[in-house]
Amino acid sequence: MLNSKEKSSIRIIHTADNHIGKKFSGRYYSPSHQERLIQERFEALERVVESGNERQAHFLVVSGDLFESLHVKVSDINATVAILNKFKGEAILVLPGNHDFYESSSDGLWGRFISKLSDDKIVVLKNYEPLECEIEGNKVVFYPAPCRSKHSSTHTIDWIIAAEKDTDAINIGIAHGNVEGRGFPGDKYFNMTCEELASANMDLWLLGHIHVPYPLKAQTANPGFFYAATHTPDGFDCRHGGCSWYIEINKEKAIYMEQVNTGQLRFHTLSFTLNNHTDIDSFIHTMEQLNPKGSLVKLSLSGRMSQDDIVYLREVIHKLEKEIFYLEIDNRVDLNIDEAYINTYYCSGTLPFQLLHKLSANTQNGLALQLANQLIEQLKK
Ligand SMILES: [Mn+2]
Repeated sequence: MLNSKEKSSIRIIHTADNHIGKKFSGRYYSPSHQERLIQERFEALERVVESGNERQAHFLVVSGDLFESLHVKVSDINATVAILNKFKGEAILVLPGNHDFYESSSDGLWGRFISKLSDDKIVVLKNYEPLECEIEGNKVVFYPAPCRSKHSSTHTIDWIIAAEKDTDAINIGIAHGNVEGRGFPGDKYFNMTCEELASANMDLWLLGHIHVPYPLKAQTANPGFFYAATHTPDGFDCRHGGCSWYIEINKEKAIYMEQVNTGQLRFHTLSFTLNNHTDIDSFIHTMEQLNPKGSLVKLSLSGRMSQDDIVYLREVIHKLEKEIFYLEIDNRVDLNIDEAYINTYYCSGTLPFQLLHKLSANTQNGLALQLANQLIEQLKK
């Protein structure tokens, strides 16, 4: 293992799948929710750049899908270039992924992006050719495998596998797509196998496409390839807080890695069974652990409670709705119809009173009691 900040090491901040320009128009997001989700992708990109600057990284590598699509607003392209320009290292290397694949028209995404660049510090890795640099006395060679379409049943790393390599140089492959066994099933996402990646003899593989980091946590050994993961969560299927990799590699090919948290929003899918006051209190306790202003929560509630507890729960939910940034609730908590309830709400001796009492005598009749009570309530109206 390499000690962090060894003098002669190459320092890289690695991100991918930033999906700038994603609109978040699904679900029940209000315009203000959408705005915050959109804005967070820019702010998190700034955090990636800052993390690289703090660690004096030489390179910022974006392994594809910096943009959501080829049809991103010009103002979003400009804002992205402005953020990347804040990187203080040697170069920013941007690989076109499958969402933002490379096509050469001057008024397309990449034509517009390139027209905004004031110097050659930001490089769009659009060609299948090596890029050589000299850093701290080390020769570093990047081997990019850009996407030229949204889908492909074949990957684009063959040229890297076949290329002649200088084994004295630090060789770094950059690609976007599935590694078989890790990502989405199917064969349309530039699938690569671990064997193919290994056969290219790269010292580092910096990949994008899968929104989950690989390895999951920092380790001492070279994992064979890295997935940066998305830099900030983008939906309820995202279980991490958004991250990037900071990686150092030296002449001897020893590596040091650090997982950097770059997101500030978290998506949570939670479910609770609530049957009494104590259950509600422990539900409140769990909810209090979340950062309310940075949380998007999908909540499922079930159980059966007394009238008083239902009123209490209603107050609790009302408070949560005010505090939590985004809250979606599926509330299936039913009223518990027990003897106390029947005695309070029905006159003794009436037919409904007798019916409900008979049903409540047997605990197996919970559902029948609910239905009977609902029917009686409806008949009252
Ligand atoms: Mn992708």
